[in-house]
Amino acid sequence: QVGTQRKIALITGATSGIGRATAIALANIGYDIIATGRRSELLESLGEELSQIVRFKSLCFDVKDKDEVKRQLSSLPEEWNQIDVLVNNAGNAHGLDPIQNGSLSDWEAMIDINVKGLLYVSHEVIPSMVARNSGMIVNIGSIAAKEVYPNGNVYCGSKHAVDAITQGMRMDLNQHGIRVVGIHPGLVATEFSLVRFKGDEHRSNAVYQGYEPLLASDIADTIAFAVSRPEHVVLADIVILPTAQASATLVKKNN
Ligand code: NDP
Ligand code: 8X3
Repeated sequence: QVGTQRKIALITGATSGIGRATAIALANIGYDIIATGRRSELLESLGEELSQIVRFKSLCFDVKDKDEVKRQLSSLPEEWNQIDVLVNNAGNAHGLDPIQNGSLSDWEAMIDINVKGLLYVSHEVIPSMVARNSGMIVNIGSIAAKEVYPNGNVYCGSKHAVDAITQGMRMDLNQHGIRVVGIHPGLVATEFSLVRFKGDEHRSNAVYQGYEPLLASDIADTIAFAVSRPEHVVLADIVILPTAQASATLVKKNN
């Protein structure tokens, strides 16, 4: 529990995978939850579960839509507008093609969602943290933020940008006592590959076969741990891999 004063966590991309698990993990340690995503029915079902234990609010928007991000976050009622923890999680890979075959719409999606979307949300949330000289921002990067792998070109670029922005946020917000955490997972079994391969279940399932991948809850537990450190501690930069994974490209498989 976070004390007598209620604390609020906003998690983007909370309809599935890491974001959903993080909303549950932070609710379990007492945070009131603002969950965002585009699929309203999944936000509703998360709300049914979490409103049993904490206050819950959902916001349905596309992080690519700058005006909508601003409209939704600037019109949060007073009891919801002092966000203590922002988890910038919404994002995906779109495609896995050599650069010469890449699709412009895939590239735009990754840059618009993973990079610009993170910035649009942060732009709305940071001023109130600065005014209070308090808060935490958790940015979900990736092993792809630390390494580049064949055909990962633009996805890796978008995640390297997230890593650089995370470091820049930590520097600029340092004087305001705002903690900035970069979380960089390796292979996590979520809807990630289904999105990357545009609904091809066979290709998507193959990504997680022959070894034990991370679960979304492994990442969520780590975020809950980071969030619950004492005020003088920041887990600045965390790479989390499944034991079978040694680097972006080296995974020990059984077959
Ligand atoms: P999922 O596909 O399961 O979840 C992605 C989430 O992002 C969904 O809730 C989705 O919600 C949301 N999202 C995607 N696009 C948008 C958009 N335009 N506007 C608003 N929300 C959006 O994948 P993961 O949980 O794995 O991915 C979460 C983060 O973790 C991503 O940033 C990803 O890059 C990163 N990551 C994932 C790894 C993995 O192996 N799975 C490893 C390293 C990092 P909705 O569709 O409802 O909008
Ligand atoms: C997701 C992990 O290795 O598929 O960021 O890029 S990877």
